[in-house]
Amino acid sequence: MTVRSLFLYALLCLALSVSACKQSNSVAPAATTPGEQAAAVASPSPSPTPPRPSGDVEFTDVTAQAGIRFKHNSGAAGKKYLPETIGSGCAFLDFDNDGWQDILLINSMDWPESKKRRSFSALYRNNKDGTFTDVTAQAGLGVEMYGIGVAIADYDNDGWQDIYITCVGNNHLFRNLGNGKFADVTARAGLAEPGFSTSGAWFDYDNDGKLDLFVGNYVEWSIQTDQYCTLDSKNKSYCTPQTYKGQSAALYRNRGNGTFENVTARAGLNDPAGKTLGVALLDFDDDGWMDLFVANDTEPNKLYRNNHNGTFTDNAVMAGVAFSEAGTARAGMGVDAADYDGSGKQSIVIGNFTNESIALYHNDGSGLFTDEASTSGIGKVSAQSLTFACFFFDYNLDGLLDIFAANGHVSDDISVVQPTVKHAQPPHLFHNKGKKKFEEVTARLGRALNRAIVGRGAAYGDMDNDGDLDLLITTNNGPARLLRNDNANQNDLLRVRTVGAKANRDGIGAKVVVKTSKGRTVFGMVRTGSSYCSQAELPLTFGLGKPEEGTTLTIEITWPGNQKDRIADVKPNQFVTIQEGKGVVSAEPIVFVRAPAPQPSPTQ
Ligand SMILES: [Ca+2]
Ligand SMILES: [Ca+2]
Ligand SMILES: [Ca+2]
Ligand SMILES: [Ca+2]
Repeated sequence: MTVRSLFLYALLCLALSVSACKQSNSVAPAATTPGEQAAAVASPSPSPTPPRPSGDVEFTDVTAQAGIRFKHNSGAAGKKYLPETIGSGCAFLDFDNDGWQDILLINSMDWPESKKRRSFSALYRNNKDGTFTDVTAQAGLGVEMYGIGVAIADYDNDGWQDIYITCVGNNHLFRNLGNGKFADVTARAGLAEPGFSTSGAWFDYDNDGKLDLFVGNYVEWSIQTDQYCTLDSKNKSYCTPQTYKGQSAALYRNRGNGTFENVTARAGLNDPAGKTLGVALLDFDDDGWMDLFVANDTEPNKLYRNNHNGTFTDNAVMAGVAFSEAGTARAGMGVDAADYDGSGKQSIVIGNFTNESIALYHNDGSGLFTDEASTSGIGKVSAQSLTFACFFFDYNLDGLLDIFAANGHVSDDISVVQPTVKHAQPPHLFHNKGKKKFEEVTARLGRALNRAIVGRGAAYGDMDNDGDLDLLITTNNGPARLLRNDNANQNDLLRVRTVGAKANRDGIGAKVVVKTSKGRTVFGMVRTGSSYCSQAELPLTFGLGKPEEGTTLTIEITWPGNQKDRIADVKPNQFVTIQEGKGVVSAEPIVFVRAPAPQPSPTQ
């Protein structure tokens, strides 16, 4: 650090109070005396007046400077095996509970018949200075597998986030031991699920406080049963899923003793025709029980309504979300559910194939959904893209959820037969203009975002704790990319981490409503799953728009199981941790301007 920057940093620390510059302590595991913490922060935390950034919002590619060197290995060696086009996912997680989001990138591997090298998923620990350290080996995650997706949650309620990796072949559950290491507990847990697994989601379907696991499976495929497909009648191409039989998704109930019970059939979720690529948690009828939306590739989507008795009923056809408006089953890939129009109801966005638009199913509130892709402004723009990851997030913190989509074709030779369609495609970022209208703004947000890639997984998280949401994107058989959000934090915001007591420890399924004293209301739900084979950070970020003097916030939380908490007089621009029944147990101001990464001292 130069003398000048050191001086500025010291000034900043004084201005912000010491605690702001020691943000690493912000969200210690809530196992430590929550009562005492609650007392310490009972009064609203001080209102810092930190320097705010200015200028246009831009996404900057910081992959190299962050030290992320991950490259996905699809195992492609000329045979064009179907799974080679599917991987892989990524996640933001805080595995060491230091309040900084770490990164997990899922890898596949060489096929046994063409094995040349070993490849592993990668866990990167956040160094809190814009850089990350690869800790895969020391964490015990250097295990070779044909990984596809990831779902992360604290399934055993011990305060530490655990990792479930979906694979072609046996899946893996890694329990977080709390000391930087993970143990593979798949066999004991009974969660191997040896299919062609894709997206998964942890959620508590029976509201007993223990997180259960939904695992989406794609098709019946093996090297032995691999089929021949061709686009140009000469060379083998990647097959579409119509070539293969579907494979039912699975639901596992958490018994609470480290083991799980397969309850797929009993729960009414057995669907051998299903070709699942995406799953989203939602409570579309707002009855306090988690429902499931399952995106199937070339098969009808499913909207599983929770019957409160351990079973689900598929409502997709009735609700209008099974098919396109033309009545065809589209290539459902990534999916998300959120309230993008301020209605308080969760609507659904789904990525689809080329010549099929992204679907934007608006929740009309009466159990019916309407695909408003074309009237909203995202239909035509997305029609030429093959979308995998797809989610709502508020990139500019104006309180309206925008839509991100990672695109890229499955056929590396698609341009031979369809010259206008490319293998690598730029992502979409649709800015929510309000009144259910969106506008494509990708080209305006910097060259890094606009670059054509063979996109697959994607996740958002505030990796630098400056309040705005950064993007992690994976590419098929290529590098992962970390895009830093610059300047969105000119707007006010609130970040909320939930800690369940009676409810599951992560608070997955908790509904959080933030109301400002100026009359604005923003709604979010804590969720796993969504996107494509990937997972965003668990804390919720609420964009609150332009700073206004004297704004205070009221937070209302409805926990799974229906416990309600209401916290008044909260200042914006904080990262608060809220424990069920206790209120705010820790609060840290957002630091808008960070000191540069520390340089090695010349005297050392
Ligand atoms: Ca755990
Ligand atoms: Ca449960
Ligand atoms: Ca927005
Ligand atoms: Ca950020």
